[in-house]
Amino acid sequence: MRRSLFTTPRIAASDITPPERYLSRRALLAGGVGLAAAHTLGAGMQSAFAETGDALAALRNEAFSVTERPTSFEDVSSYNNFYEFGTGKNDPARYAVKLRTRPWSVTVSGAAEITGTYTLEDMLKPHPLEERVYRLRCVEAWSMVIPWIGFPLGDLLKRFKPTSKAKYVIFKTLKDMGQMRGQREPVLDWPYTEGLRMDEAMHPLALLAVGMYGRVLPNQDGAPLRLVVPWKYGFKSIKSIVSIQFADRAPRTAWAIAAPEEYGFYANVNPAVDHPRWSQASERRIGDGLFAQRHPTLPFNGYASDVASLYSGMDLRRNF
Ligand SMILES: Nc1nc2c(c(=O)[nH]1)N[C@H]1C(S)=C(S)[C@@H](COP(=O)(O)O)O[C@H]1N2
Ligand SMILES: [Mo]
Repeated sequence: MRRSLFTTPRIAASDITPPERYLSRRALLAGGVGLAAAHTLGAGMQSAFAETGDALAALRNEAFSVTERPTSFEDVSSYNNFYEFGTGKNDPARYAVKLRTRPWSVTVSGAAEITGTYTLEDMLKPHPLEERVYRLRCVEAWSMVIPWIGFPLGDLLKRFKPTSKAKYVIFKTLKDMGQMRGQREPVLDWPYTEGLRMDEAMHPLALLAVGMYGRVLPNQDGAPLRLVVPWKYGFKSIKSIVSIQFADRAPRTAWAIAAPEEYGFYANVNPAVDHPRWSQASERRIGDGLFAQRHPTLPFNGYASDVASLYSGMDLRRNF
């Protein structure tokens, strides 16, 4: 049965898991300031989820941002993986103009007290936006640094009151070969499907992005709503989400269906575990130029002090 999200009380600040459970000391020390600032901006920005390319302002949350220089907007919006529009890096920029991102709705289902289909505006309205500069490490051994605009995934998920059966969250991208020409080919098992363990999804670093570089997301980067999980390989960060499902079991994800020996469910960035066909020890930073030095890849993409504890006791070679 469909119930309105707005008839339920907003999450009280006291219900939010205290940050000290999750954050490194470094992040925590700077944390309060950045978050408080972002929240005061929130209310005035709600009309800002306009159209692709429109300006979208948000204060930077320094505690959750790396200090490396961002990759150029041109590179981030023209060198993409979005197989729904083709497998070439330039295909998404060329063909994703066909994607209609307004109106947009997201269906929430499964093990939660509140489920139903919600407009994009319903989903976004209560959430103050902030900017976070994250590294994105693709499984193909290249990386970028991107100033995303969004809000913590966990803040949205809590509004649906997941039950104790909700051990995983499953995300799906739109399936519509009229708009997504790449879906005419059986390259992946459409729709693109990804998932997170519930504690991963609730981690404050997991972001839902609606913009980047001070603008609403370009279609090729996953408009109108995409996941960003900075400590995992880029393929976990699913674009153009239309479905969120709370489940008691991990889904079979699109890449794990395509090549189970190569792409696991966890996909934590790990320089010590090579892809079967190439090394994951280093990466090429997009925009650095052909002869630039490669960067060493960091465990959990540099976010180990924040997230490694989520996997304590797990064999990360087996759970790759
Ligand atoms: N729906 C969907 N989401 C997707 C992909 C895709 O093909 N389809 N590619 C993933 C991969 S492999 C990467 S590296 C990132 C790239 O995000 P960007 O193009 O915004 O840099 O998106 C991820 N999300
Ligand atoms: Mo990727």
